[in-house]
Order: sequence, then structure tokens, then C-alpha cells
Amino acid sequence: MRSGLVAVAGRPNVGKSTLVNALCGGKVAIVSDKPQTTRRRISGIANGPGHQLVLQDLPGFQRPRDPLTERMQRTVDESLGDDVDGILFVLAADERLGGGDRFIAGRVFTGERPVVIALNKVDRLKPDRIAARIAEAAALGDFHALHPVSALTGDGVDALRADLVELLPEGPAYFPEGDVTDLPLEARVAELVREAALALTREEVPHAVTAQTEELEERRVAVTLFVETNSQKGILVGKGGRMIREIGSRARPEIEALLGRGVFLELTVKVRPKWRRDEAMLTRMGI
Ligand SMILES: Nc1nc2c(ncn2[C@@H]2O[C@H](COP(=O)(O)OP(=O)(O)OP(=O)(O)O)[C@@H](O)[C@H]2O)c(=O)[nH]1
Ligand SMILES: [Mg+2]
Repeated sequence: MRSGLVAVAGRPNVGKSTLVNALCGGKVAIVSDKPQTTRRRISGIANGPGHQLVLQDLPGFQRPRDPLTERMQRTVDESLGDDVDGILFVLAADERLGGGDRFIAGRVFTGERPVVIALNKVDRLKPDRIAARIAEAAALGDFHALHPVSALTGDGVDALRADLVELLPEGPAYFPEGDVTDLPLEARVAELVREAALALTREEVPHAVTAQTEELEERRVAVTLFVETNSQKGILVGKGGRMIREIGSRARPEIEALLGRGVFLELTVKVRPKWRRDEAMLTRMGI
């Protein structure tokens, strides 16, 4: 069988995680309309007839501002330098290609590994504009294949997967069949709570939120959300606890689907000043 690793690179918010989920046929990574959603490397495993494709979802390329974003960018740098069989370079078709994309192109088109370009979000474009975007994307570097796709609708995803599998050498399965990710269950649960918090907040709040699963029992799941300031805590809790209840009702069905059972979800919000600069805490969170 063919098996191997493909790292997923691109600017924040271009749809890398959505695309990894679509390629794996299940929810591996959380998604949001805010940049910098993905903070750690997450393997998404796509099993198919005669292949196991392991996609490494990564944070978006960024200029680091603090220890959190430094670690995120280090993860990206290390993962692209790792022994991967190819790189999936994701671009957003609904925006003009910019300096950020060209900078990343300089990093991925090194000639060492085949690069497959996914021009994502084509559902947002009129068909007559797709050709121009393809031409722009094609000028970025010497690619192995270029696929216009929509991670949201699934358009083009099967053809993209088939091309990625072609990059893989003969080898054994690295993960048991049935696994979709390498993330421990506790981390996946915490991520689902963070996803709900990201969806419902804006401006600086999403960036200041992290979540940690405290207890994962048969019927009860306890997760703590950490923020950096009291005012952020006030926003997450909301008037009379309205916001935290909404976060809970959004996250709970997803957690139940993941666990395959009904649970009582207990959420707590705590202030941890400057956790984004706390190296020990970042290590504990696996970032
Ligand atoms: N219309 C449309 N929206 C998409 C598509 N793919 C992703 N999105 C949206 O784009 C936003 C960002 O998606 P993510 O998958 O979180 O992007 P990302 O590249 O992983 O972002 P970071 O983890 O922050 O680097 C979300 O609001 C998605 O719903 C697509 O094919 N079409
Ligand atoms: Mg992501």
C-alpha cells in the first residue's frame, strides 16, 4: 500500500483545516472565520483502498508576536523541514494572491519535495474568474499538481486526494484503520469547546482563549476556558451566564458525536494573565 505524510501550508484563514477535514472525511481540526485558529500540528488520517494519507494540519504562516505565535511558527518551520513526502500549499481563491502567499511560496518551493497547490474557496468565485486565479497561482512555483477546490462543498476534493496519494511511497499503515487523528480525546474535546468560543466572540477575545479538558467521565465532561483578563472573562461568561451557556450548547452536540454518548458538559472560565507568554503552560497544552 501507499502511505506517508503531507504537510499543509498556507496563510491563516485560507481553509487549511476545513480542507484537511474534507480530505479525511471527518472532523479532525477545528475551524473558524478568525485567523490563527490552529495552534498546534494535528495529523488528519485519510484511509482509502490501498493507501493511508496522513495530512499534517498546521498553523498559518505568521510573523511571531509572543511565545505562543513563536511556537506556532516554529511548528510550521519544523514540519516543512521534516521528512514529509509532499506539501499541500493552500491558497484562497476569493482573495488576490499577496506578499504573504509569495513568501510562503519561497519556503515551500525548495525543490526538495513535491508541492500540490489547492486553490480553495472556489465556491465564492464566478466561474469566469477561476481561470485568472489559476494562472496567478500557477506562477508561484514549480508545482506537481494544481487543484481548484471548495473544502466547504467538497468540490474537487476527491481529485486532490488522488493526486496527494500519488506522492506517497510504498509503505505500511502508520495508524490503525479507523483512527482519524493523532490528537488525544481530551485535546479534541477542549478544541471543540474553543471552536464554539471562537465562533461566538470577536476582536481580541478569540486569540486570548484557550481550553483544557479537566475531566472526561462517562456522563460528565468538565472543560476550563482560560482567558487573559477579567474583561475577557466577563465577555465569555456573558450577562447572567448567557454566553457561556451558548458556548456549551454549541459544543455539546459535537462532543457527544465525538464520544458517541450523551454527556453533561460543565464549563468554567478562568483568568490566567499572559498565558500566551507562559512557556510552561504552552508546553502543557501541547503547543
Ligand atoms: N466559502 C468557503 N469558505 C471556506 C472554504 N474553506 C474554508 N472556508 C472558511 O474559511 C474560514 C477559515 O477556515 P479554516 O479551515 O479555519 O482556515 P485555516 O487555514 O485552517 O485557518 P488557521 O488555522 O487560522 O490558519 C472558515 O470560516 C471556513 O468556513 C471554502 O471552500 N469555501
Ligand atoms: Mg486551521
